[in-house]
Parts: sequence; structure tokens; C-alpha cells
Amino acid sequence: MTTVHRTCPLCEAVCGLTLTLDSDNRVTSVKGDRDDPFSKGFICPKGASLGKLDEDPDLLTTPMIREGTQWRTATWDEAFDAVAVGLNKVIEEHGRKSLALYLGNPNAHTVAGALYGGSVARGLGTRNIFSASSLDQMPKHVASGLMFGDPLTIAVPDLDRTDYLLMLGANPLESNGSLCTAPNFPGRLKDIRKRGGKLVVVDPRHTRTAALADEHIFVRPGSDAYLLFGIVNVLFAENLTTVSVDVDGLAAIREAAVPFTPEAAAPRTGVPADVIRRIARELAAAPTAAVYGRIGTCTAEFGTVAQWLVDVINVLTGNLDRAGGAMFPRPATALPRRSRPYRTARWTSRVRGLPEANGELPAAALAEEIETPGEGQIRGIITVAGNPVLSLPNGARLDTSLQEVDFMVSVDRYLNETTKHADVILPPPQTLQSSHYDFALLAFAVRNYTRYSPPAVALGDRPSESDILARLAMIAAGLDGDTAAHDELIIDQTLRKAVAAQGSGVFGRDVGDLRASLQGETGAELRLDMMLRLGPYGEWSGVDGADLSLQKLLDNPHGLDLGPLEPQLPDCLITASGKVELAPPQLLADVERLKAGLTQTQPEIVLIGRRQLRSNNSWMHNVSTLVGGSNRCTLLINPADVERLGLGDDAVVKSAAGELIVPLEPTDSIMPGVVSLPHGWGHGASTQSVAAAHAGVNANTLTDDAHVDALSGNAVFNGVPVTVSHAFSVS
Ligand SMILES: Nc1nc2c(c(=O)[nH]1)N[C@H]1C(S)=C(S)[C@@H](COP(=O)(O)OP(=O)(O)OC[C@H]3O[C@@H](n4cnc5c(=O)[nH]c(N)nc54)[C@H](O)[C@@H]3O)O[C@H]1N2
Ligand SMILES: Nc1nc2c(c(=O)[nH]1)N[C@H]1C(S)=C(S)[C@@H](COP(=O)(O)OP(=O)(O)OC[C@H]3O[C@@H](n4cnc5c(=O)[nH]c(N)nc54)[C@H](O)[C@@H]3O)O[C@H]1N2
Ligand code: SF4
Ligand SMILES: [Mo]
Repeated sequence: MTTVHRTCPLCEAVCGLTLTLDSDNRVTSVKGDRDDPFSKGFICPKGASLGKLDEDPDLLTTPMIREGTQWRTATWDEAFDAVAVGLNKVIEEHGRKSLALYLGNPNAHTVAGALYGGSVARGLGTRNIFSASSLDQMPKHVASGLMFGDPLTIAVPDLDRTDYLLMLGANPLESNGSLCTAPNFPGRLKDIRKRGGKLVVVDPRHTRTAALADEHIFVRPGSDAYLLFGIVNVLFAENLTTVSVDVDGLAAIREAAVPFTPEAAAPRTGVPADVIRRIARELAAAPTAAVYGRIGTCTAEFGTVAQWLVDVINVLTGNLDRAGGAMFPRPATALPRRSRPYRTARWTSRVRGLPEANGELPAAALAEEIETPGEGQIRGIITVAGNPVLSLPNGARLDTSLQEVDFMVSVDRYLNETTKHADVILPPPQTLQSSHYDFALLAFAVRNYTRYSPPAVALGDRPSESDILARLAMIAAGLDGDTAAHDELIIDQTLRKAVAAQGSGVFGRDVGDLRASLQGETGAELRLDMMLRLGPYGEWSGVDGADLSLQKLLDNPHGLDLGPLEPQLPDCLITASGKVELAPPQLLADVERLKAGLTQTQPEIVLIGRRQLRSNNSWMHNVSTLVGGSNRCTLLINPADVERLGLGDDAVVKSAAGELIVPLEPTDSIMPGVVSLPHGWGHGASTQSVAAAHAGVNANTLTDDAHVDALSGNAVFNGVPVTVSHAFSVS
């Protein structure tokens, strides 16, 4: 028996886990790590199933090559050779413009995704870069980029100190939180109330999170921007603003808010005017307060405007960048990022002209870019840790269009709805065979914190996922040789920049000496060590007493608390004015569209999504301990709608994009006129035995790739117009 302590890689809560392994390295128990200073022993059913996940017999353990409709196993050399041949053929025939990359959600959790995802993109040399970000939080990046100058400078609610939390479109009791890294999110919410604070939840559904709150406000899907503008309007009208940071554009935002009186916002949002007024007053009066908006507010028609207004309110109530308000984390690996203010739409997608953001094109444009002939038509695609057939709007269309590509490579654990279209599948090792560091998620943590998990189980003769991606990057770029050279190049470039930067803790030092002192058994570890040392707590930071390094993390396997969030303004701003931009022109321009929507007639029934505690987007439905019970693909619907529409057990749901038959789950917890279907299901044709037995349907048959948030190109999953009618025959 051995005991290992690791970070759970399965969601954004980054819980510490304590696992015991038997002599065959099989997991015999998984518990929350009580000595982790951040998660303090918290664990959820998914983390507890980590061992089951690694033992899933349907996991791929060797590369797979498809020959017609048949799959065969292959050696790693064979598989990489096949990738080189396939990619080069596409490049020769159609050029690099015809290549594409799709990076899925787990890239935000893996070391490989953080350190090598960008290398694959650069190696391909194409603008057809897509990721789950434009199905998720791109509105937050764009709004933050325009307000603060950097799309990764994202303010998170200071959960542990706030007196008042207004939370819109998030359900952390199921999701465990997002763009707000907080293990035991449920406990942290309960603590707000215990210390006499107030929690208000805005959601079209009375969720488990809403049930925990002091107040739940039903809102019409897709209307958060109106509600938030209503609050801004009241703050100005009643002279409740207390701006405590340097801002640009105060007069412009005041002016923009004029049409959005509570009375104007009420019919559109379904929230009574007096409630909007009261929430504005409460936010202004609370000793500290934070507004936090997540998926429900992002994946909507006015996602970017809503995300902007969240932080506008945080500024206007004096809560941006102060304890108990909305604050900017300072992660241990933070290195200087950009020198120029953020811009979007530096290029646009070929077919529909959708804007680039963060160097990516909207994933909602992927299918049309594959289908539409002409120069730049996608002919070769790599997917890494993604299942876009189930996660993209109008996924059914992508399912068809992927059959058209000449060559496809997938880096994935499973043969699934997406990877079945690949020519070559390259499987990453088990989670316990992988090292883990949350490069992305610790930048959104509600406390500054760091933890590293080296592999717990030896890799054997399998490559790590970092090696797989580094190799893909080199093949794509047409480079031969050792992947270690790739890491050395990055280390060299980073160190050169650091020694040349005035004010850096290593200014003027010798790059060779610094390189020689780095520790690590892999290129990824060397790079992590470098980032930790150069970062704000590192031994090369120039800060007295700072001594963070990889070795220190290895010596502290339960992780290290780096203290509560601290004010970061104005140092973290990269805006042209050097101030917080309250009224960026692009956002003001979209307000005109928003205004027009105030009086538009609304569809009778709209679809929203939901997340389920024992599920993880599309890919944890093959673990028997997690499926079944409440974890089912059903359509939540208000009983009044069931009666009004004369529905039975199942119903036909139709949208502009497609149609489905789904089992109904009538419940008072959802607003009349709103139905909810979880995404990630639809495993009917799956070769994964458990998932196929709990197939469900693909919610993204109904969502529409034709509609995106205008500013970010983000997919719209919430507020999709549908009709629901009686299903006559059910097979
Ligand atoms: N209707 C609707 N659709 C949605 C959403 C919604 O709310 N409603 N939410 C959207 C959001 S927020 C997101 S993030 C996307 C997610 O969209 P995707 O990222 O496309 O989908 P996932 O289901 O997360 O797929 C993860 C894939 O990675 C594989 N995998 C798991 N771990 C690893 C690993 O360590 N390495 C590798 N290489 N592969 C791994 C899994 O087998 C799976 O195939 O879905 C979006 N789609
Ligand atoms: N167990 C589990 N955890 C997960 C995931 C999972 O699939 N399962 N997925 C992970 C991923 S990829 C992400 S991005 C995060 C997301 O984390 P969350 O943002 O917390 O996502 P959800 O749980 O879907 O909660 C979104 C809520 O928004 C509500 N909503 C829908 N439309 C609207 C609207 O127009 N306005 C408002 N105000 N509310 C609306 C929905 O009813 C729902 O309760 O969760 C992550 N964690
Ligand atoms: S909450 Fe998230 S990080 Fe924590 S154990 Fe569950 S899946 Fe893992
Ligand atoms: Mo997500």
C-alpha cells in the first residue's frame, strides 16, 4: 500500500486528494486531503471516482489507427508516422490554411494543455484555432481585456470575505464553481450567511444553489444584461456610486444606462422593477459586495455586455480590487504577459466573418469552415481533449461535416462521438501517471495558493501527454529531433527576457547559470520550476524572503497557501489610459443592439442547459458509479407548461437547428416558458458500454450555430427558442 497526495484534475475546484494504491498501483481509496490548506479535505463524487476512471476498461491504452471503418491498435512510432504522412499530405495539397486545431476543456486542467497546446497551434501555422473557450467564457475574456487591457486579468468574487454576493447564471452546488477557483464552494457560500452576509442568486431555475441563498430571483434566459443595466441605472439615478479606483468613461456609462430604467428592464427580464431597485441599493449599502456571473450569463446573446456590466457594478459600488469585493488573484506562475492593450477582431473567420478573440476563431464557425469550399477550407484537423460533436452548437452538423475532412488526429482517452471520425487517436496516460499543476485555474483562485503533483504511477513505455503534444507540434512544424529541444528554446527565450528586464529579480544575471540551476525530470518540470522561481513568490522574484521553486512544492505535497487576495490596481492594468476602462467603444456600440431588444417580442418557450454533480460535460458517463439516479438526460419543464401543451411522458422539442424526443421531468423549480436539458449526453452509438446504456440525447442538436454573442463570437446555449409538443410514438 502506498499513499499519494494529488490535486484532483476533474474540475475547477482543484481539491487536494489523498489516495491509497495497492501493490499493482490500483486505487483502493480516495479521500479529500485534510492537510491541503485550500480544500481542507473537501471532495465530491467525481473526485472520489478518480480510481474508477483510471480503471475504465474502455480507456484507450495504445494509439489507434482507422482503416476504413475498422480500427487497429498501433505502436507510438507507427502512429506518429501516420500523423506526419497525413498532415504533410494536406499541407502539400491545400496549404497550412487548410489545417485546424480544436482544444477542448481538459486542456485547462492538464500540464500538457497549458504548456504545449499553444505550441501545437503555432506548429500548424493556421488561423483556424478553435477551443472550448468560445463555448464558455470568451465573453469574460473580451470584457476583461477591454476593461483591464488583458483577457486573463479576471476579477473573482472574494468569497471568503464578502458581505454580499450577487451570483448570476452559476450553480456551484453542481459545478463546484468556474472562473472562481474555490474548493468547497458550497461551504464557502454557507459561510457568507453564517457571518451575517447575504447571498442572492439569479437563475431561471430554483437550483440547489438558489435553495441555499437568502434570495432567489427568477430571470428570463438571456436577459441578464438588461437586469445588470437596470442596476447600473439605479446606482446613478439614486447617487449610490462610490468609485474608488481610477476609471475612464464614467460619464459615458452613466449616459448609456439611461434607457435601462428598472421599469424598462422589468418586462424583458421578468424581474419586478422594485426588486431591481432594491438589489442596487443593497449592493451599494453592503459593507463589501461582489457581483459574479458565470455560464448562464456568458453563453447568451449579450454575453460580453453582461460580463462587462458585472464589473461595471463592481467598480461603481467601490468593490473592485478591495477585500470582500471582486479581486485579481496573483498566481505563483504569473509572468509578465503583454505590453500592449488587448484587441479583438484582428482577423475574422473566412465564411461568416466572425471575430477573432484571444487568437482563436469562434467554435460555432467550425462546421461551416469545414463544409464551405474555397481557399482555406478546413481539410485537416487535430482535436485535443475535446468532444465538439457533443459540445458545439448544432453538434449534429459537425458530426456530418467531420466526415468530409481528409485527415483528422485526436488526442483523447476515449473512442467517442468525435474521435470516431479521426484517422489516428493518440491516448494520454492515466490521470495518476500524469503530473499536475493548475497553470490556468490558479489564476482565478479566491486565495493565492499553489500545489504540484508529480506522477504517482510510472509511465512505463507510454509517452506523457506533454510529450504527445510536443511531438505533434514538431511534426506540424516540420521539425525533426528531440522534443526536449523545444522546451530548452522556450526556457532560453524566457530567461533572456527576464535578465534583460529592469526591475526583474534576475536583471543582469547569466542565462546559462540560471538554466543550470533549474531542477526537473522533464521539460515540463523544468519550465514549471522556471516559472515558479521567476513568479511573484519565487526565489528569483527579487522579493525579500521569497523562495518558491519546484523543490519547495515537492517538499510540500499538500500545497502552500500564499495568502488572501490583495489589491493589484493599477499595476495589473495594460489599458491605453492606464485606468480601468468603464466604457470601451466596442461595448458601447453593442448597447444599441441591446436597446433594440428591450421591446422585442420574446419566444414563448426557450431552452437553457444545466450541469449535473456526477457528470463532466460529455466524458464521465462511462463510470458506473456516476451515472443513473438524478444524473439523467431529461427535460425540466414547469407543470403549468406540461398541462398547457398537453404533454405526456416524452415530448418533441424543435428549434431552428434540429429536433429531439426527450423524457420530461416536470418540476416547479423551473420558470414557466423555460425548459432545461443538460449537454454532453447522446451516446447512443457509443462503444463505451456504460455510456451507451445511459445514452441520453445530444442537447446541441437543438442549439444553433447561426447565433453567437456578437462581440466574442461565443456560442449561445441559453435562451434558445424552441417548441415543445406531444410525442406520439416512443421507441
Ligand atoms: N448545450 C450546451 N453545450 C455546451 C455547454 C452548455 O452549457 N450547454 N457548455 C460548454 C462548455 S462550458 C464547455 S467547457 C464545452 C466542453 O466541450 P469539450 O471540451 O469539447 O467537451 P468535453 O466533454 O469536456 O470533452 C473532453 C474530452 O477530453 C477527453 N479527455 C478527458 N481528459 C483528458 C485528458 O487528460 N487528456 C486528453 N487528451 N483528453 C482528455 C474526454 O475523453 C473528452 O473526449 O461544452 C460546451 N457545450
Ligand atoms: N459536475 C459538473 N461540474 C462541472 C461541469 C460539469 O459538466 N459537471 N462542467 C464544468 C465546466 S466546463 C464549466 S464551464 C463550469 C460551469 O459552471 P456554472 O457556471 O456554475 O454552470 P452551471 O452549473 O451550468 O450553472 C449555470 C446556471 O445558469 C442558469 N442559467 C441558464 N440560463 C441563464 C440565464 O440566461 N441567466 C441566468 N442568470 N442564469 C441562467 C442555469 O439554470 C444554471 O443553473 O462547470 C464545470 N464543472
Ligand atoms: S469538486 Fe472538482 S476538484 Fe474537487 S473532488 Fe470534485 S471534481 Fe475534483
Ligand atoms: Mo466550460
